Amino acid sequence: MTNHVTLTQFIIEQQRGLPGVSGTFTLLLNDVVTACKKISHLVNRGNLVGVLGSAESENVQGEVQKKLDIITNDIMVEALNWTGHLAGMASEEIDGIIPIPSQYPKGKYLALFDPLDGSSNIDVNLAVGTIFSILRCREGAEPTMEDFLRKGSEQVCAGFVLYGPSTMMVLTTGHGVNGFTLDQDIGEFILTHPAMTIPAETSEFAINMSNQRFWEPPVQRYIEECLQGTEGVREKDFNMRWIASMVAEVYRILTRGGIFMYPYDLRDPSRAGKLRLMYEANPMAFIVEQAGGVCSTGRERILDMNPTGLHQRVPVILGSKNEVERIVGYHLAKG
Ligand code: AHM
Ligand code: MG
Repeated sequence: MTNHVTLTQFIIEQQRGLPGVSGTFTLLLNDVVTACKKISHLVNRGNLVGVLGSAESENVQGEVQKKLDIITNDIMVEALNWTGHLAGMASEEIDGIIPIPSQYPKGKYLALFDPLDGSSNIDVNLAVGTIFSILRCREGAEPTMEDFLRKGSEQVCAGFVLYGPSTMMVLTTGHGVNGFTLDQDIGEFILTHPAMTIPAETSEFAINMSNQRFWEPPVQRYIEECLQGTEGVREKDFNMRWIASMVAEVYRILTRGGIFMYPYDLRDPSRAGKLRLMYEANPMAFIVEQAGGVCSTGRERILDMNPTGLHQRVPVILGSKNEVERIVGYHLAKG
C-alpha cells in the first residue's frame, strides 16, 4: 500500500524541527481543515441542499451576498471560535473584528479569511475557494485593530482551498509551498504537490479585459505588448485566461506559471483595486513568493504594505518573476 502523507502528519513533522513550537499551530490548522472540508462538501452538494443563489443581502463592502457567502462564513467562525487556538478573527463578510465568545479560552493566533472567494462563480458551477491568513497575537489581551493591521511579511501561515474538480489545499508556513488533495473516501488532505514552484518565464496572462479603459499606462503598455505577439516587441505570442476566481488563477500559476492582475483602477481612487489586502492579497503574496514568484501593487511589494483597514483594497500583480518585474519596471519608468 502506498504510504500517503496526510496534511496533519506533514505539518507535525515540519513543525517538529522548529524551536519553541507547542503544537497549538498544528491544532489550529486542523480547525481550518475541518471547516474547509465542510465547505467542500456543501459546494459539492450545491442545490441538492439548497445552498445556491443570492441571499438578497449586502456585505459591509456593499457587495450582494450569495447564500453560500453567509453559510461559509458561519462555518469558518463556528469551527474556529471555541477551540482555544485563536484570539480573534476577521472575515470579508463581517465589518469589524470577530471576537472569541467570552465562554471560550483565547489562544495566541489571529485568523483572517475570505470564506468563499470568487463567489460570483458559484451559481454557474465554476471554481471557488477559501483563502486564509494566520498572524501571531499578543497573549492575554483582547486583540485590537492594531493587532490585526500588520504587514503581510509577519504572517506565520497562509493558505487557500480550491473547490475545483478536486478539492486542493495549498499551504505555506514560510518554508516553501505544498499542495494537498482531499481524498473524499478517507476525509483527509494528502500531500500530492510537494515543493510547488512558479517558473520565472511565462507566456500567459490573466486580467479582466472589460476594465481596460480604466487601467494606468504601465498596465496598458504591458497588455498591448502581449497582444502584439510575435509581431511586437515581445516577439512571442501570449495566451490569456480569466476565471474570475483568484484561487483558481493562483493555483494555475503555481502549476504552470503565468501572471494575474487586478490592477489599479482609475474609476475610484478610494478603491485602489478590487482585491482586499488582509485576506486576499497578503496570503496569496506569501504563497506566491514562497513558490519563487513575485507579488506587487506595481509600485510596492504587497508583503511590505502598511495596512490601514481590515477591508482595504489594493492593486495586485502576481506570478512569474520575470513578467511581474517587467510590469513593475514599466510603473517605475513612468515615475
Ligand atoms: P470576491 O471575494 O467578492 O469573490 O471577489 C474577488 C474575486 C477574485 O477571486 C477574482 O479574481 C475577482 O473577484 C474577479 O473579479 P471580476 O468579477 O471583476 O472579474
Ligand atoms: Mg474574495
